[in-house]
Amino acid sequence: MSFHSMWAELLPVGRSSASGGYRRYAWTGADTDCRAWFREQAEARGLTYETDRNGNQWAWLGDPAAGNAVVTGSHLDSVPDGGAFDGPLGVVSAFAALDELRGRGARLARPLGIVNFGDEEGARFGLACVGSRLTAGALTVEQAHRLTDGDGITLPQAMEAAGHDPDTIGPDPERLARIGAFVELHVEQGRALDLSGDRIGIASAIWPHGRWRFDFRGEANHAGTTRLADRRDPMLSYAETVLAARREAELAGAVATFGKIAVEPNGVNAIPSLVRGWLDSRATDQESLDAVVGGVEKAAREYAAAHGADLDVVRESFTPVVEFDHALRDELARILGGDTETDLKVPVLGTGAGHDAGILSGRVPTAMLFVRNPTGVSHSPAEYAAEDDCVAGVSALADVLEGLART
Ligand code: HGY
Ligand code: MN
Ligand code: MN
Ligand code: MN
Repeated sequence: MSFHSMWAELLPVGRSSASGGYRRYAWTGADTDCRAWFREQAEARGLTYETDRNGNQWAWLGDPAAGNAVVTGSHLDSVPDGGAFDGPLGVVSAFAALDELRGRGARLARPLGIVNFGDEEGARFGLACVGSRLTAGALTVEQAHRLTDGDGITLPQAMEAAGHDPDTIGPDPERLARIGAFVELHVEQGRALDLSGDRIGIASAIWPHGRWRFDFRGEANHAGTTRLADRRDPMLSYAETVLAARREAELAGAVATFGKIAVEPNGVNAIPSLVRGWLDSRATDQESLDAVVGGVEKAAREYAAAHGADLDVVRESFTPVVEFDHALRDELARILGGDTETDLKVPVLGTGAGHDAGILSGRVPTAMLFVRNPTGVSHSPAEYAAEDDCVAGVSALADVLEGLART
């Protein structure tokens, strides 16, 4: 089945007819449909299909128990109203690259695996990369059991409702031990390749990044009868903190975003009792990230005090800088056309976006390939990659898999 036809088949799954964006949240109906699509693709190719204890899906060519497998893949879930490419491009390209290898009559000396990691975006339960973190032991079972969505449904309840036994979740070191190399192909979430005029890039690193929850508590009261002087309105300190985040990010050459907010009681005519805002911040280095988050928290405390609000700040997740495996990265560069880093024909670029590859890195030799995104836009229905760039990505991935699995 060609890249184009696989893409066309997956495209409508979990897509909003209103915005064209995706709502493929973990353990929902759309996620189940994506999982069914993955299993169909695996079985249609005669691959050995399995779902692991954490709900990640695997398709194997050859026996993974032989070890030293070359694995590729990504995720199929999305952010709220997300784009079509973030995640799915890596999974569809994996199956298309395997088809290309078969078409070439490639002789593979190592097992080849394709993976769909569950719940990479964390859109429903608030933590990114749940499937890969559980498998890597970067998230404990207790922490996973405490994850709860906006309707108060816990992760285990959601898993159970979707037909996956939550009592099996946990670290899976034996599975990771079978992987000799993991290569994730992903649409670029930025414009570096567009600006350099390249179709494909290789990742050097993932910036340190995290999510912090700011709870501003004030006093609920009547919007129409409460004098300004008598108010303890937490929305004011929240609003000023959002502006402080932009200032701190500019100062540090970093990024900071308050993209999600929850207000209680959330009534047009009620002064809020609680304003809960989530900060997502990322920087090229730890020192800059610390400067941003520290600066935002300091400003938030001053604003809260000035408006008689209380403030709690909770770090909900944090991923330190990921430097991808240098030897594997150089091997990809050699396979794709450059003999050493200096005469690379394929650009090497860092990214502020988190990935399952970032979780596996350090536990398994890991690398990433990026496919050009002409606008750089991502986490939006406008996310796009040209089909000929996607097809070039499939060929590059096939070259990499063949080059790695040949020996
Ligand atoms: O947030 C991220 O960087 C990723 O898309 N989960
Ligand atoms: Mn994403
Ligand atoms: Mn992604
Ligand atoms: Mn090097």
